[in-house]
Amino acid sequence: PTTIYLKDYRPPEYLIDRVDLTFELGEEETRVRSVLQIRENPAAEVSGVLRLHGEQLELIALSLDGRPLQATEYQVDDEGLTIQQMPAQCILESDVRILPQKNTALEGLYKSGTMFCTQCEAEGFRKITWFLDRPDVMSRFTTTIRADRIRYPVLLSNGNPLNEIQTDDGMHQITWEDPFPKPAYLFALVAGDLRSIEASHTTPSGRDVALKIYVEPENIDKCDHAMASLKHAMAWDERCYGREYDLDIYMVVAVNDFNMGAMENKGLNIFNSKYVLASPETATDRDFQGIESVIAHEYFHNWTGNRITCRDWFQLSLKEGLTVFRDQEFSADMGSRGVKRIEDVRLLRAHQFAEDASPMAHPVRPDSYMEINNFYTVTVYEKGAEVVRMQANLLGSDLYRKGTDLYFERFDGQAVTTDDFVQCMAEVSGRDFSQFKRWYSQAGTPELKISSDFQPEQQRYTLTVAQHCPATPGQPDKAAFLIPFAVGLLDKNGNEMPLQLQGEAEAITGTRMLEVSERRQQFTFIGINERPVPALLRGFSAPVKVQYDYSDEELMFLMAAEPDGFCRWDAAQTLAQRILLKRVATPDAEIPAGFVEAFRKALTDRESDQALLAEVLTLPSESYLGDQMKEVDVEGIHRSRESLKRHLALTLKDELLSLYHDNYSADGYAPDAVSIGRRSLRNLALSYLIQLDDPAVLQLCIDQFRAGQNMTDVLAALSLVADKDVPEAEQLLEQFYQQWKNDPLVMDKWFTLQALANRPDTLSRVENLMKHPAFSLANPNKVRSLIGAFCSGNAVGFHAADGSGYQFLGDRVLELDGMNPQVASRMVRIMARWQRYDKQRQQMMKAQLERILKTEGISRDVFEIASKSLE
Ligand code: B3K
Ligand code: ZN
Repeated sequence: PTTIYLKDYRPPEYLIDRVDLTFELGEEETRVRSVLQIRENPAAEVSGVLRLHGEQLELIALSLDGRPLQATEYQVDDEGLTIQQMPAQCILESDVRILPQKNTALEGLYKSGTMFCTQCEAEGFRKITWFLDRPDVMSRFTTTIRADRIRYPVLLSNGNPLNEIQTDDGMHQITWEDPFPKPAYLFALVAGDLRSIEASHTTPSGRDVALKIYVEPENIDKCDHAMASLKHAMAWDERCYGREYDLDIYMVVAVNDFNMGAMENKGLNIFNSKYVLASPETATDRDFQGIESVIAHEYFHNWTGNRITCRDWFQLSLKEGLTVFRDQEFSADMGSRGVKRIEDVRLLRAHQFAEDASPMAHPVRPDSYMEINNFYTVTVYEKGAEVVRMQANLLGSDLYRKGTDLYFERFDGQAVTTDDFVQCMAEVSGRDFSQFKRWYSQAGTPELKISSDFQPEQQRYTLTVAQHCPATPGQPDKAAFLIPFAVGLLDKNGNEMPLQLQGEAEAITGTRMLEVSERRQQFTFIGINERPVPALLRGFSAPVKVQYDYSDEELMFLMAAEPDGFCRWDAAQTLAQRILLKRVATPDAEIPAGFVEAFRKALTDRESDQALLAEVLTLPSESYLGDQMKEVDVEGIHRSRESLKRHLALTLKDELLSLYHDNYSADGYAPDAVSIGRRSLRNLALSYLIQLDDPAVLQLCIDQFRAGQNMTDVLAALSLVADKDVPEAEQLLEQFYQQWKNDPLVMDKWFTLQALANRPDTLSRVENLMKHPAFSLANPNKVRSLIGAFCSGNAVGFHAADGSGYQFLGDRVLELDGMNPQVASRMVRIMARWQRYDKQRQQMMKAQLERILKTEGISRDVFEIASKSLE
């Protein structure tokens, strides 16, 4: 496979102003007729040769300005169509045959169950018809869909519907027109026997928008939460960014077979049903939150992505990083801000920091790729969001809003770059962002080493900050980053000290945003009359690692007194991590009494945000702990974490039990922040108590399961029981299965639960479950919930010393790759971090990667990941 470089970007030689598509959807084949209005791009040097993308298309007819083209006038190959003698402008018509029923890659036009749907981002449109399938070619689309009236009563595409025609042959056809120019990756089509719920929204300028959510008939009563989320998102974007919706209709369609979460096609979002369907009986609190944030994310793309899109795919973070930042802030406003920030940091540290430290590390704006689908990563999305957040941190909210206003005004209707976005921030603030832009071009997680010096005689306190960024593939040395570094200083009573830097006229109280720009830099605060405890990186103001030698006592102090929720949580994590890692090496190393006391204090605190407490009381994950070790000790980490949990449960049994009982609520289910907080705290208490191997606790779980109040509580209880070697484990799993076997999303949970079970026979159970009638390798949700969950969520099982987990994954990758390369490539990524393990495990993982690479005909997707992992 060839590598594509950012430095090779050239503007398109031709533009396509209008596209007229006609689909005839059939049971054997689908015909696509396209009429393209093409002209030379005045801004490019034109060669006279037109090269259109197209894959897996069977040519039926091709004509230029009404004249059928002779076989000598064009060439077709595996990747496209070339026309040698292009006029300066013309109408190109084509007719192709495609086979959506055979499309298992779920890219282009395909069938999910009985419905037709599309996924075109990044380069799926070329599997529908010949086109300039690149985001800087924006066209006006008209789409006519013809299909059987009974099988496909609902026919949808982008924009507004024009007319419906019924024909005597049992068919009907509808034409949709999208007035906004868009790149082909935003094209969508849906056809099926669907039901919808409808609502409406009036924008500030008085436009009435019809909101519709389409689902399969049996799911019609599970759409209300998605609809409520959509309305909230629309109002939020109007209020916070001054953006309103621009078409008469906004549609969301839920499909069962989908490679990712959802897709922001103009006016016609297509969603993985996981991010639409919810009822208290079938969806957990996490699911409700996920729906709210993904519905919002796709809606926000209408401006950040669709109206203003990317010039090329290297700029992917222009839309994804910005849109993730927007959805994070939306969720923070809808629920608990502090908790949302902690969840986002947890995800970033667990996955993005890990990616940045792996052979797959790449900048937020990558400079090369083989397969663009491999670059929809936590770096482009989540680190990209942090990079936008840092700009907001540096500017403050008013200037940041001015910056986005300018961005929307200047670039509406265009395909632009991350530099264009930053330029707006620079202009409104009058600041120079050239150093800042290294965040887009340099990969790796910067590390800040901090030391402090208190000089009582001078009443000075100096923080020395040294930054360093480890080498990443192709980038051995890094230039210094500009890092917004939020700090506060606490006195011994836990009060904020006034902060006045040397040379400044006055002090401020609260958080100070320091700007770290050099490799080593000192910040001296004056008027400091006692040794403070520093609160560092408040709100996680930059995606960096901070190293500072806190004493255990200082960490406990921060856990109790620090006003910033993130820092309070982080202090608890740091202290727990210290204890856990020490006990990996020395299993009977002492657990400081102060730590247990700090836990007790938090457990009995009924004042604070319960959801935040649940975060504080959650120990760092096994995989995160592994990341902190030179060589991951899978078994040791697991043992250490379990034994600390048991110790806490033994010592704090009474507190945990009263926490459990005090947070019971007999009220109906509501997914609001307060109720979610109570449920998560309560279920967390149960997860500690289960460590006691106490029959009474097991009974609590069983009772909670049987009470069946909502899926959050049922699943929490079931997952604790399923881990145990007790007869009830099988009974409850079977009961759950019988109750939910017809609900695919609940079955996903059932698979995951068993894949994560901490039992010696988990792998063979997973292998058996693959033969279960409810499982299908063709459905990405099933693959992720069984195979993905086992390989990336069950460290002890997957990293079994005999290599059986690796062999299993290698087999699955090869099996999947023939059907769905995108899903296969996500799976093979799990092995990219082989260097982190001991020599034997390294050898065995490498052997699987090599075996995959040696296999004839593997996809570009899998090749890129496997080969880069071994470099
Ligand atoms: N833009 C899509 C992701 C497309 C992934 C293509 N492999 C969803 C989103 O980020 O909103
Ligand atoms: Zn997105």
